[in-house]
Amino acid sequence: MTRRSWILSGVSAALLPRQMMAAAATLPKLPYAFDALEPHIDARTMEIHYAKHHQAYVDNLNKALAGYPQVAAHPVEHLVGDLNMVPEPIRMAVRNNGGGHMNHSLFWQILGKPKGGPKGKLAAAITKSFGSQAAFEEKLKAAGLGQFGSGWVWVTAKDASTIQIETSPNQDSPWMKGITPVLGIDVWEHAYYLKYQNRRADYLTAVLQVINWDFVTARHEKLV
Ligand code: MN3
Repeated sequence: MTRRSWILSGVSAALLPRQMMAAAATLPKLPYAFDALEPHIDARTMEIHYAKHHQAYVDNLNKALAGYPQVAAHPVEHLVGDLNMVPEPIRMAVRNNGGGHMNHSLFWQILGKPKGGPKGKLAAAITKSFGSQAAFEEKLKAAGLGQFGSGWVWVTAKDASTIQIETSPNQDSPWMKGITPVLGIDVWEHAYYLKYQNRRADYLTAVLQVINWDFVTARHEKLV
C-alpha cells in the first residue's frame, strides 16, 4: 500500500504497525548553547527563536494533526513533501507549521562556529556554479535581501557538481517540490530583529560568519 492510499482509505491508526505510528512532533535539541553564536547571532534572539517560535510550530503542527491519526502516522517530511495528500481542512496548518518545524530543524544544524569553509564536492560545486566562495556568498545575501517579507533563502543541488540559490515565502521550502535542500537561511524578521532591527543585510552578513561548513559539506555529499 502506498502512503497515499493509506490516507485515502482511512486505515485506522490503531491498525498500523507500531513502528509506523509517528510520535507527536518534538522540538529537536539545539546542538549548542544559546550564546554559542555570539556576537553574530545574540543569545536572546536564539533563545526566543528556538524556544518560542520553533516550539510554536511544533505545538501547532501537533494540534492540527490531533484529529487525524492516520495522517499523523506519517513522518512530517512525507506530509510536507506531498501536501496534496494532507486533508484540505488541515493542509495550510501542516504547510505552515510542518514547514516551520522542518525548516528550523535544519537551520539549527547548519549553524555553529565554523572551522573553515566548504570542502570537497561542495567547494567544487560553489566554484563551478558561482566562480568563488565570495561571489556565492554575495549571491546568497542578495537573494535573502530580495525575498519580500518573511521567507527563506535556500541552496539546493541541481546535480552532483552544480548548486543553485532559491528563495521561498513564509515556511515554504524546496522539500515541498520534492527537493531536499543543502542549506536554508531564515530571513523572517524574528530571526534578527532584536539585534539588527530592519537591517536584514547586516544579519545576512553575520549569519554567513556562523555557517557550519563541515556539516553542510557532509550534507551535500550525502545528497549528491
Ligand atoms: Mn524562524
